[in-house]
Amino acid sequence: MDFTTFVKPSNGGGSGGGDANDGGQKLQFWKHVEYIENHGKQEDDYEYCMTEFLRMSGIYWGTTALDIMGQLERLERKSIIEFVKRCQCPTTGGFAPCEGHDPHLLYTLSAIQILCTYDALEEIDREAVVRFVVGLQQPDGSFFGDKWGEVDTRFSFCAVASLTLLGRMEQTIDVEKAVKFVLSCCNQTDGGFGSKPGAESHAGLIYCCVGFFSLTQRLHLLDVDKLGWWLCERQLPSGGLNGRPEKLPDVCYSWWVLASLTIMGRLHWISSEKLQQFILSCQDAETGGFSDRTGNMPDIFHTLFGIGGLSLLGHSGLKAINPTLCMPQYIIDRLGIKPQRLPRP
Ligand code: GRG
Repeated sequence: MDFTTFVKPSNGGGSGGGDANDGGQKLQFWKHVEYIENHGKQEDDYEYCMTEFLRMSGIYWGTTALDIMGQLERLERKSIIEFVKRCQCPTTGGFAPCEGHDPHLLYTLSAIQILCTYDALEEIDREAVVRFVVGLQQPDGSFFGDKWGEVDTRFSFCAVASLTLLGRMEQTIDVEKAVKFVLSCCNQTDGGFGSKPGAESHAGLIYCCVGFFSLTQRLHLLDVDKLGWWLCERQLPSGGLNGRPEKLPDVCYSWWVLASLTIMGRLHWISSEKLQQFILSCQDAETGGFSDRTGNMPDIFHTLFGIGGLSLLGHSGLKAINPTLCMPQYIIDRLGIKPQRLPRP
């Protein structure tokens, strides 16, 4: 699907301005814009075909990154909204990653995020989405991702995030039970969270749980100092962050860890300067885009989380991003949503 339209850069202008220089390595602003813009045009590309099963999230990653860079108008709004609409399952109300696939909470959240970005929620059957999400809550408060019954704290986050963006979290699901389930996934030793009760703490899932408590206004339930300490221990000598002990750093943890620390008011517990250097070292200066680690192939997933991480660090030329919903803050303000955030102590 060609969901992009090429528009030439305007005299280094746009709200992003020219390429910004930071501590020796500069953000390859226009290269990244070009990379994201071209991403949706490579229908015959092997990687593009092999990632069909996550197309909806791919569009969310691209639109969000471009919006943070002030360049959203480079993508064709109409064809993106039409694509999203075609992916809503007429029977369940949930969204599939692309036509012909099954609906899932992961792609339902991405679809809602894209529609919020384009201020186009009224284009879909919102009540059907609410019914889909509500129907996946289990008696213990957890959520299935889809009809096949996998339970994971990622799905608890996707459920409350989707309903929050639709303005329908209260009076639809059992919030108390949902909170109880996510709390049961907390590991007392490190204050972190795994995918289900007793599962290993992992920064990606910690983001989902911290985000969940931010959306349900229950951050007081976290042991912020213990969890914050574990999260800041994720920073390695390279400046990059890993997702759990003894693992390699990865640009995506610049989002999962940093967003969690930001929500908890503890961003200053890591070295922003060293992390920024690590993120910038993961750019592909020739093709644009960010990879997981320095020198690897870039992809659209790591590109959003590289740009998102830089935005959280206050990099010049980027719009502010909301740490709970991973969307531009101006959209969250437009929707009148206020995810909870703790002040810096
Ligand atoms: C709105 C930004 C946004 C997200 C939606 C789907 C989701 C919510 C969050 C995903 C969180 C995440 C990345 C979970 C990770 C799950 C996991 C156990 C990954 C382990 O992967 P490995 O073993 O990685 O390949 P490491 O780095 O541990 O080696």
